[in-house]
Amino acid sequence: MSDVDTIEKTFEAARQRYAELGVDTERAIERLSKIAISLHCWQGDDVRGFESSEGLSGGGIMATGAYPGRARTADELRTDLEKALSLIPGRHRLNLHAMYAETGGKKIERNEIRPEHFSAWIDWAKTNGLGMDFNGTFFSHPKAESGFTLSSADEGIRKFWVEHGIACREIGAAMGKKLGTPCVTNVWIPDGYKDIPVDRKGPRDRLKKSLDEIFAQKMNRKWLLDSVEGKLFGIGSESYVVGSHEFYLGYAIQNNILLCLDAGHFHPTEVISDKISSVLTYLDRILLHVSRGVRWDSDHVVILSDELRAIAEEIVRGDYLERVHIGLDFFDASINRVAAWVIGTRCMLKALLLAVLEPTDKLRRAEAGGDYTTRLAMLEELKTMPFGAVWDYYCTRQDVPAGADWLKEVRDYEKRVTSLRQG
Ligand code: RNT
Ligand code: ZN
Repeated sequence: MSDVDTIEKTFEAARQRYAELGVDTERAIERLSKIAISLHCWQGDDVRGFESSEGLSGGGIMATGAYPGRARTADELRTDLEKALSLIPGRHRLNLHAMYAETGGKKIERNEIRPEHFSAWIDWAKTNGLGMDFNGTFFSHPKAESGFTLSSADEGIRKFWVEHGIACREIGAAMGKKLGTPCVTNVWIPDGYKDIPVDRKGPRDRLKKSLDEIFAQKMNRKWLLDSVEGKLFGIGSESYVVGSHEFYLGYAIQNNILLCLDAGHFHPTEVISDKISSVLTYLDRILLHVSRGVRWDSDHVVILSDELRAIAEEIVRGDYLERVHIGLDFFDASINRVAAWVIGTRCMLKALLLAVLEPTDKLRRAEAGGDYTTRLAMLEELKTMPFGAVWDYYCTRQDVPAGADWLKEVRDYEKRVTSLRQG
């Protein structure tokens, strides 16, 4: 990559081009630097967690690929995350799953996990200046093998998962309190049927009852924000998913909690960018699982696609930055896992940078005046504005590599660390 002088010169030229459009580049950079992205821990180990030596099982999700070097312990996962974070501009958050508990080798059932099992994670987050978010793990477990958890007709199983949900809220609240920033604690369950059910109602009635039990205890929203995530289908739950989008949209509105929109959880031609302003008409806040669906898979690494740009534009244009919690959710075991985090997170930030560099007022005026010709012309011209120069400048200012320089660091880390891991 070019030296700092060239980056600054190129930036200066870009700054002038944006100024001609009435865009204040410094202000845009300032806005971008305040946006925290929640990095999901599970990209680092193919959604395995530390409970057993077996991999991800059940739940209708799958990590494919056999790239060497996945993290096998919490320490390895933290070191990998540190590497990734050092290559991403800005201050961000860590999104942890319950199955990443550290129990000192003791078997602790999921309904018995407590904040102390996450104290190393919390201390690490504090040291690294990260906020934390949290998720119950309602899959990869013998009690999820039937395909039903919170909506199970087996009262023992249903209760077990309700207790897990309650435990997770306590852990989330402890994380929020310790770190001084609310922890978004998300519930996603895999429950559903492969083939056409006769009773669609029963499981949904039971899921509502379970959620009511989990959320019965009022918690301080200063530390804990509850969220629920729907889905259209999973592997092995193609015909029916209990926790559908409509189910959770209704639940979130009725109970004043967050709805999680996962970009890979809808019909292929349906996009979440169009849903943001709809659901925020009724909800205070939402959580995003930014992901990339490709055919049957909902979890490819995020790239700077049209839809990613549209998501960022909606957040910025709607002035929703305070109300939209941006989390990532993808897992690819076929490429370097640290690189996957860096690519996905940097793309999310690039999309947000493009959005804050937009002359939105001008575009709005054209639209409001019925001048759709200008609207389309401007939107297309914006695509070839020198945004890359602003991005490189921003990276340099934040002390992270500009351009593709980060890849060398990942390669070096691979040579020294991850490629030495066996099994
Ligand atoms: C699954 C959901 C869920 C998971 C993570 C691991 O389809 O998207 O969010 O990906 O909890
Ligand atoms: Zn998700």
